Amino acid sequence: MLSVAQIASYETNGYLAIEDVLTAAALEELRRVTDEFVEKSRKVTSNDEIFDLEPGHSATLPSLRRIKHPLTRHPAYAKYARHDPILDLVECVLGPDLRFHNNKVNMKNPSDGSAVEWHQDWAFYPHTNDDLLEVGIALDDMTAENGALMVIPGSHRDRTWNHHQDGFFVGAITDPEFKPDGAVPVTVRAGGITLHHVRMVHGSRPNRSQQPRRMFFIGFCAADAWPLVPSGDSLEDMDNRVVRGKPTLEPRMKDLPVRLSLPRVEGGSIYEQQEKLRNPRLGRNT
Ligand SMILES: O=C(O)CCC(=O)C(=O)O
Repeated sequence: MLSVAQIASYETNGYLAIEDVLTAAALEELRRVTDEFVEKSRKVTSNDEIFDLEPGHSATLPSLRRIKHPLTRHPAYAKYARHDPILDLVECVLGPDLRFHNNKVNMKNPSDGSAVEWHQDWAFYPHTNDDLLEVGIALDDMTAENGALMVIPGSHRDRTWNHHQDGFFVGAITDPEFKPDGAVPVTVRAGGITLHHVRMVHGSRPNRSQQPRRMFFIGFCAADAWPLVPSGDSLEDMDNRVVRGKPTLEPRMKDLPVRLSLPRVEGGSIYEQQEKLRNPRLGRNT
């Protein structure tokens, strides 16, 4: 359970770090399975439906920035969509009826690791209400040095920034007036989790340290939050992803700033979309 103070902090700031959620054995299993995927990636030479490769990836020095949809790739990941110690925490802020949606393992290897430019998840997948958040399960200590997630506290209550360039959605904030004032790193030890609100402005720098930074992210939402940009999922798919409480055909509507993530380049991950950005703030030249 989250304390009253933690819930108040989440509501005010839009994020939380919670230590010691996974057991040592659970953490060890997730790390082992993740290492197995890195081993498998030696045979892969370009991004595919499972692997997103760092630019320097090779068979001899495999380097992944993402395992896509890990929940469908291995049972060791799948169980975390229904892991009671995590759902108990998520329920404290999203309520009793919960559905999971996107998921990924984002990795930043020592002295490597692509930046993730400033963005709001809400710009990718606006819903009928904003009771959505991302759980980040820390497979390594996440520190300011190894490319921690950075957030702008309180930005989840502010506007929806423009994520378009030349008329196309590029997955990163493009407004020239955007300034990441007040940004803070979210730090957490391996085995802890982070929560961040769907409208939170966030990003991360490359990893300049010698320590890996691997985060397993799972998105959860209130079951009455329905996507405004069609995902292509059937009703059965949606209902099968309700992990607590019950599904509903009655979306809860909230008056919120929305800009649709259209038109968008099909199939590209956030890294590929952001590569099109003319003025990156966290990667490439920084
Ligand atoms: O891995 C990170 O640091 C940021 C993750 C993120 O915001 C994303 O993948 O959308």
